[in-house]
Amino acid sequence: MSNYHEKELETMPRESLEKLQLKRLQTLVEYVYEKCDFYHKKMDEAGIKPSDIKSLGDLKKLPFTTKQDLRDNYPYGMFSAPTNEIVRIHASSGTTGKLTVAGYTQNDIDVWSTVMARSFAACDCSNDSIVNVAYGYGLFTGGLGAHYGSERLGALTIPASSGNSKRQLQMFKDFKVTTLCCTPSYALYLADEMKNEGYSLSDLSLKQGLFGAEPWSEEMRVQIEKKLGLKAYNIYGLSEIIGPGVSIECEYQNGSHIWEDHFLPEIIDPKTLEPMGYGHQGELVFTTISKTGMPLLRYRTRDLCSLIDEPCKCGRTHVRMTKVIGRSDDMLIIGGVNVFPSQIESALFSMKGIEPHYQIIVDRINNLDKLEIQVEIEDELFSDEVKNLQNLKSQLEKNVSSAISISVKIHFVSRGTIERSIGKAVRVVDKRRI
Ligand code: DLL
Repeated sequence: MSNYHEKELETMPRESLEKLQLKRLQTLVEYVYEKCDFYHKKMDEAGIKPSDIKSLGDLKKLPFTTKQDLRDNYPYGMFSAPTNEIVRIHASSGTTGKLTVAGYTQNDIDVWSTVMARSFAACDCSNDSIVNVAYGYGLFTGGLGAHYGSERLGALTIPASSGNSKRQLQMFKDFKVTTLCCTPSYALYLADEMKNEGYSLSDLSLKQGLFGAEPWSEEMRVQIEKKLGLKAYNIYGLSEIIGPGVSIECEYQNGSHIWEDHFLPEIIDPKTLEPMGYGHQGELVFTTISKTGMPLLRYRTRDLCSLIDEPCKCGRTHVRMTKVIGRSDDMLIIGGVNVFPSQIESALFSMKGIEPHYQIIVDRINNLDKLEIQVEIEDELFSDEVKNLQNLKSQLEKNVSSAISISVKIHFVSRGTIERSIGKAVRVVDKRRI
């Protein structure tokens, strides 16, 4: 039996859900047209009036919004509400300089707390849970987003933030923490620390973890679950849309339910920008239909995935998104071949003895792209015969090469060599100057 926070809304029949979505979309379009100069101008340029939105199908008439629009209108130009109605801002730093700012009214903080509370409930949390929030607190949305959601659910909430891992482990034990919220890479880091500090699983009471903010593979899930003795759930979100809690896995872990009464999803072809149907892989686009601070029309996330509309056994009617396989803009092009770090990760971890810490290094030597992967292996393997190590390396190079269709050099390094991250891991170092 599934655990819900707002059962009626989470399990609403599709027809009623779509009615609600349309009503909210129409209200939103009128609102941003009136309140936000940016959207007023964009809609005028596209020749669209709010009254043109008569069905959900009319969504495709609306203009897209991009991260560049947020940068060009930095810091407050995308807000629909005046700053005296904004109660909080968050921001994320991209690969290129300027912060991307998001503004929240009290209404938006409420929406966010609610979708996060639903997300905790979907992972079988309740007011009996003891939640350690080890996402960073600050401009990053992870910490405060999880914090407000956990409190909204009535759970005991520990604002641990990231870092100071020894203290985190001490708290796990002393406070009988049941629920861990952090990036999957930090979860693995904590698992390593646990081993180093001599904790065993029986010292801990962990039941579940809500891990996200970066892509992670099924293989990484297996490692996290085994090492921390918990069930690992994938949580997705982005600050422009609200933060964590845009979607979450339920107990069936077959895609993540998007809270569709607040975030209207589409999948588009990133090249032609044409909407694609369910089941097709493309770029995820969101329209926020209940926010008032900085609502966005058709925001291009750059995240690549597909949508699943088959009913889920958990009873939730909200569509699911598959795991994000990468971003259309962090895709590496190596020797002309498109490569996603997630493909490399899956191939790496399909072999025994490989530690889940790696770095992908791309360089250009004599005009040729070279790909090298540094990966940690279990200490015991280093004391093995050289021949065995060599075999493992060749096998791994073969596996990765065939997964991504280009040749790769693997370097084994000992445990602890790859710099650990308490937030999002830096998986790729691109040394090419192109
Ligand atoms: O990372 C919000 C968040 C915090 C989500 C905590 C989940 C947990 P940003 O810093 O704005 O916001 O980064 C958003 O991170 O567009 C994705 O590319 C990536 N991302 C977030 N969650 C996942 C996930 C937060 N579960 C960007 N799987 C997004 C894959 C994810 N990628």
